[in-house]
Parts: sequence; C-alpha cells; structure tokens
Amino acid sequence: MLENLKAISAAAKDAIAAACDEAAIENLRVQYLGKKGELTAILKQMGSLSAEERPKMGALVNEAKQELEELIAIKRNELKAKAQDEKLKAETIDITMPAKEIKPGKLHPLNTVLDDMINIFQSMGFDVVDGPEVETDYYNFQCLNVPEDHPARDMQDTFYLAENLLLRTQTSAAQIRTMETMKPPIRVICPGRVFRADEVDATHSPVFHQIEGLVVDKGITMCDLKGVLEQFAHEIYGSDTKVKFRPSFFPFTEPSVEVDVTCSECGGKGCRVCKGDGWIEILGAGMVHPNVLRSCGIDPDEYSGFAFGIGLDRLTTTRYKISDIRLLFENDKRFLDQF
Ligand code: 2U9
Repeated sequence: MLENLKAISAAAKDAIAAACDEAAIENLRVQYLGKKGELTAILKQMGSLSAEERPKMGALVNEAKQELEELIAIKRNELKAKAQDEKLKAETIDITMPAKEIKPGKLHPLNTVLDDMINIFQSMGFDVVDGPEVETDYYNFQCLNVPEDHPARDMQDTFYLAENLLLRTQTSAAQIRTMETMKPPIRVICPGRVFRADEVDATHSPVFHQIEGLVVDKGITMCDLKGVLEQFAHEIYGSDTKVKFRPSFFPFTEPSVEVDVTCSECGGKGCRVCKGDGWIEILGAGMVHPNVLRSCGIDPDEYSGFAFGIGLDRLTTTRYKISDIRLLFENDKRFLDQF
C-alpha cells in the first residue's frame, strides 16, 4: 500500500508540474483527490490494515494529500497569472495608430454678427432680454397698436397654432413684458427668431432673426434715437459711414423712420451691392407710440421712449457677401466652414 501511495504521489506531482492550463489542473484534482480519486481509494483500503499500521498509513496518506493540495493551489495560481498575462498582451492597444481628426466647431455667421451687435449695445448700457417664440395675439399685435383688422396685419401675416396663439412676427412682446414688470428707466435689446408667412426666395425666409431695442425714460427724444443708432452704425460699418434717417410708418412708433447707411462696398458711389443707390437700408425705428406705452401701464405724459428693429439676416448676408439668405438656414458644412 505504501509503494502504491508513493507511486500515485510521484505520478500526481509530475502531472501537476506538467499541467498547462486551469482545466487540466482541475482534472488532476478530481483524478487524485476527488471522491473517486486515486488517493481517496487508498484511504478507503485502510480497513484492511492492522490496528498498528492504520494510523501510520493514515498519517502518510493525509500528508501526501495535503502536499498535493498545496501543489495544486500553487500551480493553479501560476496558471491563472499566466493566462491573465497572455490576455493583457493580446489586448494591447497600438497607440501609434493615427487618431481620428477632431475638428472643433465654430460660430454660425449669424451668431458672430449677433455677438458683435450685443457687445455694441451692451457697451451703451442695454440689457439683453428674451421671450417665447409662441405668442398670443394680444402681445404680438394688440399691445403694439395693431388691433384686429388693422391693415398692417397683412404685412406681418404669420403661422397660427390656435385662434389666439401664433408664432411671433417680431420680438417686441418680450419688451412689452419688460415694460409691464419694470419701471423706467428701461434700456433693453431683444434678439431672437421671428416668423412670417412669406414666400421663400433669395432675400425672404419665413424664419428669420431680429434684434429689437427699446429705451423708455423721462425726456427721451428723437435726438437720443439718432445718437444711439448713429453710434451703432459707426461701430458696425466704420466711423466714416454716413447715416440717413427717412420718414416711414409703423403702427407701434410715431414718428417712424427707416435708417440707411452709405454702402460699405463702394463708400456711397453706387455698386452692385447697393444696386447703384449708394445707400443700404439697415433698420427701422421710431418714438414709441403713446398707445403702446399706455397699454403697458406707462403714462405717456410722463415718459417717452424710442424703439428700433434690425434684421440680423440682412446684416449678415451683406457683411459676408452671401448671395442667398437660404444658405444661412441649410447648415451645409461646406458653406459654414468658410466663416
Ligand atoms: C416696442 C415698441 C416698438 C420695434 C421696431 C421696426 C421699427 C422695424 C424691422 C426691421 C427689419 C423688422 O426684421 S425687420 O424686417 N423692424 O422696422 N421695429 S420700430 O418697435 C417697437 C418694439 C418694441 C415695445
């Protein structure tokens, strides 16, 4: 029995040393130490030994069992570490591979012009206010002295979401709310997206952008309007630009003006950009109509104000010599990459 134990033990040690993966080592554990294993079989034969030999033999078998268990544990750990090593080597990332090019984004030309305009008006003390694109008929028209059936509604036809709910045609409603909630002095600009039911062509889009401005205080006159808008025109187009104020009509301002600047392309001589005129129209403005002040709870006998509206898209297309307004809304990267 002793010889048998030695032979089994020696064979097991050789096999453990030669095992090359974790599955093989598990098979060896079952083969030698499992319930039906070779070493377990020797233990089962102990009954045939004399009472004197049994404890000695028992001790030897247990010793051999313990030794094999330790060898198996050591080998198992070795094989585990080896397998882990091989896995890591196989998963090595080749950091010499050229990376995918990441192009940083940039501002849309409309936003570049908008940022310039906001800077100019902020430096003159204006705050920026925001408002919803979906408006009520009251805030978009009635408050601005455009009652139902007023002919000016034709020029500002828009998209109706419900009987009383529409897409705003100008950003004025945000300024109306400012007047309702703030006491004068008020000095705000409101940039934003506006909508009109216009046919699409190279110079018209049903979605476009405006910056409107509003100043309300005691003693505001047409001189303040001219000063602020001249300053704006000089900062945008250069200080030798001439500014012309032409009489006009808007229901929400009285008197009203349209403002032209000398063409920045030809300096006023007349060219293709200004269609030979020498002047380019850049905005509309006027003194806030007393009815508008009254509808916001401001007494027109005590306060006066001026307002203006500038089309951002026109300003952007003339600055960058963009021939078609639609290019601003198509988001074609080949177009946008040029700015
Ligand atoms: C309030 C009262 C009056 C804003 C004004 C204009 C004149 C104007 C056009 C410019 C180009 C619209 O985008 S455009 O087509 N706007 O001519 N806008 S006065 O008047 C206001 C604003 C707010 C409370």
